[in-house]
Amino acid sequence: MKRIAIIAAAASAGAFAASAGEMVAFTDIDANGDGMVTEVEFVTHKTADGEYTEEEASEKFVKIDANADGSVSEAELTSAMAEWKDKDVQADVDVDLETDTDSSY
Ligand SMILES: [Ca+2]
Ligand SMILES: [Ca+2]
Repeated sequence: MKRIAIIAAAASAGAFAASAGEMVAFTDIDANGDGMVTEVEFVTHKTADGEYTEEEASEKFVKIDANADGSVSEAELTSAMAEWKDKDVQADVDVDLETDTDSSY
């Protein structure tokens, strides 16, 4: 049920990403360019500009790492960002609207 919404959001976010300059590029976080973002890489990136503390960044990393293998793939990052983005949009509209149903949006 919920997975369908996430995939749909990820798809639309992917189309949107090309023109969204503020979107974080996976390759920017993947410091050593091995195609996977480790917790160290993620925390380093997120704390670099002082936006997050190490603790907050670590918590975020755990949430993004959907399969809990200790590293974040580009797909995991993309779907996590799409999910957050979706939540932000819904919060702006009206949280009381049926956010938990899977009926067509
Ligand atoms: Ca890496
Ligand atoms: Ca993972």
